[in-house]
Amino acid sequence: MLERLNTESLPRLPADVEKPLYDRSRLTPGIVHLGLGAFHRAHQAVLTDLAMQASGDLSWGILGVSLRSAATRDALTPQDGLYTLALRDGGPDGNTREQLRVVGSVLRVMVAEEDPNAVLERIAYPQTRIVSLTVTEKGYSHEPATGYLRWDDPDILHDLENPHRPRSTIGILVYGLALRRERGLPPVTLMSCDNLRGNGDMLRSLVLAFALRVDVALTAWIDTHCTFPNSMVDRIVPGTDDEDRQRITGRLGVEDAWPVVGEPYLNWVIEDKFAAGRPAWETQGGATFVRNAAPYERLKLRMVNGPHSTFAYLGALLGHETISQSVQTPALRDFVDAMMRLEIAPTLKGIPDSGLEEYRRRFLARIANAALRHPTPQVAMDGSQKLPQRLLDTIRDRLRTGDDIQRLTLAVAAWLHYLRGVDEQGGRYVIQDPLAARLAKLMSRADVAARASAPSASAHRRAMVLASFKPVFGELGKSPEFVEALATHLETLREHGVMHAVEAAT
Ligand code: CS2
Repeated sequence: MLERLNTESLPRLPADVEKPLYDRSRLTPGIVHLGLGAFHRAHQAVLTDLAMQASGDLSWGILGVSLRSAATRDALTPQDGLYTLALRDGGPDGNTREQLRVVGSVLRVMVAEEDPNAVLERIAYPQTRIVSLTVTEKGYSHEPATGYLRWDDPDILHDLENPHRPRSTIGILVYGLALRRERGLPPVTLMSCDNLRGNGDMLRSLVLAFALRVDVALTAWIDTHCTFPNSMVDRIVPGTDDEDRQRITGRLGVEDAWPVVGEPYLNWVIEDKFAAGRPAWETQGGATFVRNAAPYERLKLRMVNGPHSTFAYLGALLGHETISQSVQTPALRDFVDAMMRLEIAPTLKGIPDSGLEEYRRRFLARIANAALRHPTPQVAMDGSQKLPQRLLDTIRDRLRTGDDIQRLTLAVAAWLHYLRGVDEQGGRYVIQDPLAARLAKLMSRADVAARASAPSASAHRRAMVLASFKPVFGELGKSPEFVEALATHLETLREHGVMHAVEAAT
């Protein structure tokens, strides 16, 4: 059996593998991180590791929390929190390059579901100064269209009744902060790194809304003392598979059961408002600190995530397994390219055209990276939580100015068409979405309504029913222009398929 990657085997790694050069036995925890998935381990954890290495300030160790699954804890505990980040791309000669770094900033991993109280205790630990989050869009218990807390969410209802055993992200944060306040400890920064518009502002309003139901004085304390910087993170990090694990283990010479794989590109922009200090994340050109992250967020959600989701739905319908396969399909690429240039870029005011042009080109090159096997379903999942900030905001802006929304609406139609659960070759797949059951009902309601209408009205009827789904579309469903465009595209997708639809809309 191969030796495991851990404190003991660290000194024996090959010379071409970077590793922490500081004394890990002197690390102390300063950050509690909720949602220790690949995304976090490929950006914040790495930049924290590099910042500690460069500054010598070892007080920013990360205490990672997985909300439900024990897999990360079980894999990282025997590794003393160590894991490898592999950055992959195709080099100038077209051959895959892979650069490895073993990351040392994660001290320990806990599973909230097993022992929620231990997580609350950690938030209320005197040394904790930042509580950060990557819990994905669906981890906030909010309504996607409005950003408001969903009071009917079963986890939120549970947490209002069970202050000592919370299971929602918001419940865990509020009860953890309550404990801090009770103990007279200083405030902390709560930093969301998820792909949501105004992620910090939204987190703040969700936390305050829940806190208000718990204790008014606590709400005022959080409001006055804790900070919630908005942030934007951009790095493509597909889920790790067995092939990655084997390849990386082969290069390390010791077994890493839980590495992460990502692209070399990284852009992390954060508002510099930290209640109790922060690591020097700007080290080595890492993060950029700004006063207002909104323009960066808007740019990224619209010009990166919107097109990414579009490639995912159109590609999934064609039966493409990876995102790069979709990007390498000329008709899809031309369509998305036109959507970015003609419908998304004009909504991004204040950024020079040349900057947007460069940004678009770079994004298309990044996702064409075949060295990064990004499975289509990973991007396609949770569409109900992603579409509002990725595509629908842009559509709203364009409707307000009377501009064309044809291409953006085809992307939305592709999502709805994808929800039927079958691709153009007849291949079936499961819809992964927290609202999957409601969406399935919506789809059949739309079918029934379409069948009950006269043939000339059925496409319109279907689109009206689908667009009336408020949790995703909000008031947009009432726009005649949007419903009409949706009806046309859904009909084309049904009758003639993806290739015809994208060619007609490019
Ligand atoms: C992707 C993102 O999974 C998805 O929905 O669009 O994770 C994307 O890879 C990152 O946001 C890129 O920064």
